[in-house]
Amino acid sequence: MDAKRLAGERAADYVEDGMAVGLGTGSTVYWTLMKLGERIKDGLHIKGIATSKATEKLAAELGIPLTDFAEVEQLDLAIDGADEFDARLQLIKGGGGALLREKLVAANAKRFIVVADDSKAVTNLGKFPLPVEVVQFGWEATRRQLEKLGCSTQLRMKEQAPFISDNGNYIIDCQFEAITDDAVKLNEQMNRIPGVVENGLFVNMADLVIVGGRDGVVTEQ
Ligand code: ABF
Repeated sequence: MDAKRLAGERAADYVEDGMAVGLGTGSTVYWTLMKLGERIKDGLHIKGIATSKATEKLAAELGIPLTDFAEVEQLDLAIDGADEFDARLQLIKGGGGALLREKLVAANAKRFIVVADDSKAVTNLGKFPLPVEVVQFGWEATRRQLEKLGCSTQLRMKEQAPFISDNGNYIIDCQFEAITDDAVKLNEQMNRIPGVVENGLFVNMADLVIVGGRDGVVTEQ
């Protein structure tokens, strides 16, 4: 079975009756959603899921109820993919452009589980360009402030126009050589820059990473 599917489906086993679940976006958590849809058909009752717009559409097709932070104070469990994860479960996320909602969901869940295939495992974060969500106003100035942190930047484009996030913002992809020193510090430095809304460094947030191996073995770390 496909490595992403192995990880995604294993994560669905962590969903218990009555839970409010946060789900992210992407082709790995897709399998979590599909398995969840099956379990709901088999009688699992969840309060609902909170997620990005792309996943909301899929959930509606699968008959998976939605919830939100008006209904629940805190989610019981958040499950999401990642672009990179290291041995300390620090993540780079946001390749799909939904990092702001994903980080908010993960930050407001009792437990945060990441699902990934083993190609996402890295020694040091940073090979994958770090996505940063910025307001459109003055993005060129925000970009220059980001570059002072030691990265080269690229405005994310989609069909020859700037990509617009679920929240109406731009994404600037920041290529570092490697994020070897303190990712916690970089996360704070980035979010202090006026114009930066959020960045794709998820530091000290993941409780568990479920890794689908191309050898068909699933590990949890
Ligand atoms: C999403 O999952 C994004 O944060 C990240 O870019 C993506 C990984 O996608 P995939 O699971 O398709 O590799 O949550």
